[in-house]
Amino acid sequence: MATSSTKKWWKNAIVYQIYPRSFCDSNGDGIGDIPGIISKLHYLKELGVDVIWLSPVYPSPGYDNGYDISDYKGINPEFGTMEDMEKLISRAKRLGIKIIMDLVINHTSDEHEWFKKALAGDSKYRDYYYFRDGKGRKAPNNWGSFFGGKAWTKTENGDYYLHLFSKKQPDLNWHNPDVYEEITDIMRFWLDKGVAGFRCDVINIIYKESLENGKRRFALTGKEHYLNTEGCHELIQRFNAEVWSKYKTFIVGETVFVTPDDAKLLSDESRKELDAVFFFEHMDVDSRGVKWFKKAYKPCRLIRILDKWQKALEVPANYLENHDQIRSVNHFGNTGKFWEKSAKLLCGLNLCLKGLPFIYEGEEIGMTNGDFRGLRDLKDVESASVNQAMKRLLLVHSIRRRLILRTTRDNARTPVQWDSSEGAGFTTGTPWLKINANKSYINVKDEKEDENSILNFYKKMIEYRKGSHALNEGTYRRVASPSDVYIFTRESDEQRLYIYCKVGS
Ligand code: TEU
Ligand code: CA
Repeated sequence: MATSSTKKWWKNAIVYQIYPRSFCDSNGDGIGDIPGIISKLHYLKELGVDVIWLSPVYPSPGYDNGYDISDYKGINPEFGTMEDMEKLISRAKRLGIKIIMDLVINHTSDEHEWFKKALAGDSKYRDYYYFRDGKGRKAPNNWGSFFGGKAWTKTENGDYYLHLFSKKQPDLNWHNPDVYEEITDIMRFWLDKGVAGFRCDVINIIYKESLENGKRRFALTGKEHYLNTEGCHELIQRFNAEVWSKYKTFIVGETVFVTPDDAKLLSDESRKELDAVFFFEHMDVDSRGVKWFKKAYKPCRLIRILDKWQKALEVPANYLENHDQIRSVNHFGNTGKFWEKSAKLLCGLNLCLKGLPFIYEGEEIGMTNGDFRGLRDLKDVESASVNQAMKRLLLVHSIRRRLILRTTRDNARTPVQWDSSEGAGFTTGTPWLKINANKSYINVKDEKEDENSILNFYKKMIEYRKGSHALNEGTYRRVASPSDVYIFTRESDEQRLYIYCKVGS
């Protein structure tokens, strides 16, 4: 067992994710910002948050809401200044809250200086990316992009560059030692400012082993050439040895398409890579291969998946929603009669599982999917790109509308509902994305006053977890149960708990 000196500071932390654009707008321009976050630090403290994961706040043209970074050492003026960021770090520190930043290093924005120089023909910077000649009239290989469509775009010079996401997000070439130097320098820059670690975006796909054609698939042709490669493990081990371990950071990796075995290799303590990883299997519980095509959600499947991951990992990063997924009450619960009960159930589940609980902004008040009227209400680049891909498949508008509206990432990106006023206490101006009408009863202000609200349930559950030896240190064991009831024990030498979750209706 870890002694207090070897025990990692983050082991029992409650992590709260902030998607800055949608959290709190301080100046009425309709966009959440850093001063807005600072104004809510006491709220987060009261909730019991120990660590904030801040989605990207760096300068960015914003095609993927900040996941397309044009300057890794700056702050997007839409969100504030470097002084604001420093103030956020120090104010949070005073309250005992640590901040981890999002680190997006699979790709940069195409408006990053490096890419601009590369396009202008500077050979040093061309080698920061993957530029290749096409094969005849075709792209250099048959890989597909995560957002639908091809992973290559032709430049004005006639060659192509690789982008696993949108064409505004060219992939970095991690074979180039200069890229390693640049990015580790950026890590040190933020760690020196007092940031406590990183959430590493799509970290398990950064190292492309080859650029050969991939085996043809319905989606993501080519992935066998870049998923969890040996080179990727080596890179992460170097980040850890040369940078992270020097600062005693907490590093959580977003790892796409991982199996429990892949996840163990990436996060097993003895391998000195990542501290924890986000897996996706439970998010895909109701999808047919790709998330846009759904099958019925079955609670017993969710239970089976969670159980599998509880057994596989020492410290699973547990989450039920984030800025890329639909809201958990819509996904696994109910937004009608059982809205409140299902939100509380999901809270209990997340906070009683073994591992680290991640709470996404608004989850603690039971926020629901966006009530968008049509595709034109959406802002997400993925939705736009998938809409185009679906058009190419000749799907008619009504079908595209239905498939996209129920799954779009914008469902989780609607502004946080602080009160029932027109701007929901989020903004005094026009919000960048439509605010849900249910702000009338789903909002922080009203829930604070109601002793039995979802928000107060979160507060109590977090407090209970913090005081519980079994929930922090205990083992996990599933107990046999009817198919839609999840029963498990958490047991330490001081305490044994039976957790009973009726996940089905
Ligand atoms: O997400 C990676 C990722 O796998 C998702 O974009 C996924 O393709 C999508 O949600 C379908 O499930 C990370 C970020 O979290 C996301 O916001 C970014 O768009 C993406 O990387 C590119 O940086
Ligand atoms: Ca603002």
